[in-house]
Amino acid sequence: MTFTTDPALRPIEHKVDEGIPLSREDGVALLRTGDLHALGRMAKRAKERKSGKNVFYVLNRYINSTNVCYAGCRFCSFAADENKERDRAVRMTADEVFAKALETGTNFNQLHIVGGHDPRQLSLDYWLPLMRRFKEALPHVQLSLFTAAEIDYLARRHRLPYDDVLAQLKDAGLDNINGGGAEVFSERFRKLVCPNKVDAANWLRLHEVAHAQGIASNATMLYGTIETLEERVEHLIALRESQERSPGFNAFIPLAFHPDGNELSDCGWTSGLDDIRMFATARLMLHNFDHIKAYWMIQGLKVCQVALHFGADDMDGTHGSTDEERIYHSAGTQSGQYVDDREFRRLIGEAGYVPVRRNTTYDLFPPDWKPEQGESDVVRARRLQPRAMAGASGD
Ligand code: V47
Repeated sequence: MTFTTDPALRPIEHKVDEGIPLSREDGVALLRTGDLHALGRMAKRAKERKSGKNVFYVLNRYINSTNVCYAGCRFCSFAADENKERDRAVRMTADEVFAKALETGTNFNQLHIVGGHDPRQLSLDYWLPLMRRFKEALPHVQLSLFTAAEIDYLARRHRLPYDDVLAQLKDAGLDNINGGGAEVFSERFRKLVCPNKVDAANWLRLHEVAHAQGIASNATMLYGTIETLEERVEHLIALRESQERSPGFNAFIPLAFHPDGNELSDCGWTSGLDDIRMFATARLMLHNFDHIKAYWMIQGLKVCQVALHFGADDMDGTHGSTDEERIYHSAGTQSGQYVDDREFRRLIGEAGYVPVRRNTTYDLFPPDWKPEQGESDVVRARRLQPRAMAGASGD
């Protein structure tokens, strides 16, 4: 048993050791505890039970293909109304997206693209041929595209049920859905902050239908605005229950609020301690998630390295020098656009862990792997198998 000055942590540690899911009250106690060292030790043990000494990273490319968006989320500094903000609006053609992804070579294993609810770009006519073109040119690259909010928009605009639109995306090569759009599931929060995007029930349902079809996904939570600690914990519990119903989430990524240039800027920046508490609490609450990701673009490399001792086991990707991340760069991140994988390996090694190169679905690659080497030394992860899902008709 970990020594702790906070008596509230003792029964929680017992539950974690016994594999008993933590309650809402437990989660709030973790977020409130003054004993950060004990919290860290508990989360680190939970991390090491999942992934041992491994900490993962991916060689990837990251693109925000359009920032034109009419969802009007109050935390967002990225979205542009093309009629009023012509100078800020960026909408890439399919050829531009393709060229941008390949700009710095083909030695990468993931293409991560998210964009706005753009009536001109967010359509199956734009995406399906582009996805097939990527899969043909770069069979070793997994497509991690869209958030559930974007796919919900696609389904509504084409008047298709979720299972249909997801089947078409999968057929064109979709491997993974990004975790954004989840924000905070609380109805109170969504009404005030993001009333025009997919609601919580449909966000969860869309991921569950995707998992049933063999499409993997991630999950996120935006923290540091007007949500309560209780709402944060309820969000984690909703994800945990969803993973029970229809497994397929690989990683949870806490998204620290960035305040520059949006309507919630009065909320300010999250603190380092809030960030660290969030990682540890997520690791302990989400016993059925394999990975907790400390995304360097969002937290900065320094907080990410510390987070490895507070439950995180992943630092996300290099991004390549494509210069295309705009969600966090419009909102004040001090992170650059690119991290060399040698830097990931140095920081992970210095933290006492073993750096492991992965793709989106956690197949493992030697650090110096190149596409022309083929698959001989790739260690395949257990693949998500499509399965019939009772009651998930899609609409
Ligand atoms: O849903 C937007 C967030 C998300 C701000 O799957 C903001 O690995 C903080 O999908 N401050 C989109 N957050 C990003 C996304 C994502 C990010 C990291 C990893 C993964 C993954 C996916 O970005 C949105 C929203 O929650 N966001 N503006 C802001 N000012």
